[in-house]
Amino acid sequence: MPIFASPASMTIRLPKVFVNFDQPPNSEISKIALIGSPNVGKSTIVNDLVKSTISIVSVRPHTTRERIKAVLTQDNKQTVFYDTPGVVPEKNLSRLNRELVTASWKALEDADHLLVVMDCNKLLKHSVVTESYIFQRLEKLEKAIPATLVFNKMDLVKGQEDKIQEIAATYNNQYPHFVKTIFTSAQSPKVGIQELRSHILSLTQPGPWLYPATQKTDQSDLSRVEDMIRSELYAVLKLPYFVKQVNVGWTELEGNILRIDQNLVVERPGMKKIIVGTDGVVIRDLTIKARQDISRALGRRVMLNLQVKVKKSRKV
Ligand SMILES: Nc1nc2c(ncn2[C@@H]2O[C@H](COP(=O)(O)OP(=O)(O)OP(=O)(O)O)[C@@H](O)[C@H]2O)c(=O)[nH]1
Ligand SMILES: [Mg+2]
Repeated sequence: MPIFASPASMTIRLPKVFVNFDQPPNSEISKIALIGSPNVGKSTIVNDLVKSTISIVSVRPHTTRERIKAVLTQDNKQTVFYDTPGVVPEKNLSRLNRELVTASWKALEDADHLLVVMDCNKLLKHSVVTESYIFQRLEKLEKAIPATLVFNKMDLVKGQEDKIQEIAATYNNQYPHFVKTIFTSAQSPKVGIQELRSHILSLTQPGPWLYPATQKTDQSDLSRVEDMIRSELYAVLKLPYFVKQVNVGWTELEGNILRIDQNLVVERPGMKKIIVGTDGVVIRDLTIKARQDISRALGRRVMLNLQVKVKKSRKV
């Protein structure tokens, strides 16, 4: 690490705030929260809708750890999406996940429309306990929120579309505030995303925009960087290990290059071995991929230095 490196400042750490930016004439706005079980494709859909990787995606449940705002702006219309951690029934929650899920239900309080996202494959093959629980919670909302039902992962249920239509009819009866049902495949080749985007843009109401037209998220730069590193880590670590990310350097170098130094603190030496790999091959590959993601997202040249450290055990 260069001697002059210092950790990211508050402006890099805190969510971005926008005031006094240009509003278009006849501006329209809507705030939409996504809600659904873990792993159904909420973040993939949000990224597709805003055409940018704002919220990280992985095969692992509970990839989204906090409420993430993503912004879609077209002509005079702006939609702010709240992507949320996947919800699970309360009795199945660990303490950590309880906090995540609380954030999801809280996002609903700020929303004027909901996207209730379902994984079609899961609906046909697995238990729908979580989906039933979601409907119970929706029915109990103090003020009903209009919603759109999104059946995602249609690519995995080819030939069984009739069964999905039947489930859609049942769910529409259960929550009478659905204004539309849309069937999507958020992975290439994408299906239904354009229809979903047009529908969403039809939901805006007159009101001031919350973000300038060019802004796609309010996330801080540091939070986006850490998410992108975490996303690459998830691809390497098959098990839900806890890795603490500590930013130790955020340094502007000559030539408009940003140098980021980050420690990945793990609980046990065995975990370090997995992340570093033989002769450092895993961490090298992970660093290259994360640097490319970060460089694309921040639109600038980036140097990334990742150090894997084992948490010091407390002496008794
Ligand atoms: N086959 C298929 N896979 C999909 C589709 N949409 C998303 N996926 C995959 O499903 C997995 C989960 O996607 P995410 O977008 O992270 O799901 P999520 O609902 O945000 O998950 P959490 O944040 O953990 O609640 C990833 O591996 C995606 O690539 C789809 O339409 N078809
Ligand atoms: Mg997610």
